[in-house]
Amino acid sequence: MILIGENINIMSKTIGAALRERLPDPIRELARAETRTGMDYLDLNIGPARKDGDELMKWLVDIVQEVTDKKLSLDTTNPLATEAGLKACKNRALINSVSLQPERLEKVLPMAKEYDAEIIGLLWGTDGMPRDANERCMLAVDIVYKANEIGIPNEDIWIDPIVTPVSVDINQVKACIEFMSMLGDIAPGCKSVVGLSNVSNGTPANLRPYLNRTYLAMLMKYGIYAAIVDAFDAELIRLARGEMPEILDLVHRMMDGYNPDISTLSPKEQEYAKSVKVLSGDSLYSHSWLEI
Ligand code: THG
Repeated sequence: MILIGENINIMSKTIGAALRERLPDPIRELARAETRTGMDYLDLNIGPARKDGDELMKWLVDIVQEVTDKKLSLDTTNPLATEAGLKACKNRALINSVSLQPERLEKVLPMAKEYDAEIIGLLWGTDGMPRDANERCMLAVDIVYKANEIGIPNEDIWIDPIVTPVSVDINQVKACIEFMSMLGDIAPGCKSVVGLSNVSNGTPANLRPYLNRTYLAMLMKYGIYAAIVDAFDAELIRLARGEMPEILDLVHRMMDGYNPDISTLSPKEQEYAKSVKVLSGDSLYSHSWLEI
């Protein structure tokens, strides 16, 4: 699986300040650290970046490339910033992201072609968030068609179903899993990607990794290709790299209906089993789901 480090992002307190004040050191240090934990790509999230977004993205790409050879994912909704990043990238870039809003499609799709970049097709339509797996399929077909039309082949398109926090809407959490099981049929050759940590947004920070890991294990049942993840969750990385086959097997059997007697499981298995129940909607989410 391809892992994209999420940690260089403007929402983070220290990195947000470093980006605004153009302080290279904290960002270089983080880029080095994400490289050491084995990330395949680094996501560079500068948010909407309405003011000076192009100058900021170029600055960021340049300083990150001073310390790492990793591929970069350009995460901004400002098309000018995307283009500045594309010009600065030494490796083939990943554009994060292209949604189905006409003005974004018209500006960003041609850039992908011109700069030979890969794209994340974000399933966000003109009516906003899709409501279920079927609406996601319609949006996916639409974005693939429009990308193909200007000469971007399926293997360069990574589809992102948009993960929603489990504390907000469990049906959307389930819909993303269901969508993953359908993607291969509706868009053959396309890749899949999620912003994994979204699932645990709003959950106490010390508990977030349990949800993130278990959701990744569930997505792996349908061969998820890539995930934007916390580069410093060592267990998550081991799971993604196939080093926890027994846990994966337990999670996948539970998704097929197996209902283990929780008390007979090891403490580690219990973390995953309880989290599967929450993420598949069998038990209601509360901040104390691991203690029940
Ligand atoms: N899809 C795509 N791109 C995305 C997302 C997605 N980019 C942004 C986001 N979602 C994925 N990246 C993050 C980055 C940080 C966090 C969550 C998702 C996060 N950070 C902690 C917080 O905000 O509390 C810690 C911040 C810190 O570092 O201090 O939760 O879905 N295509």
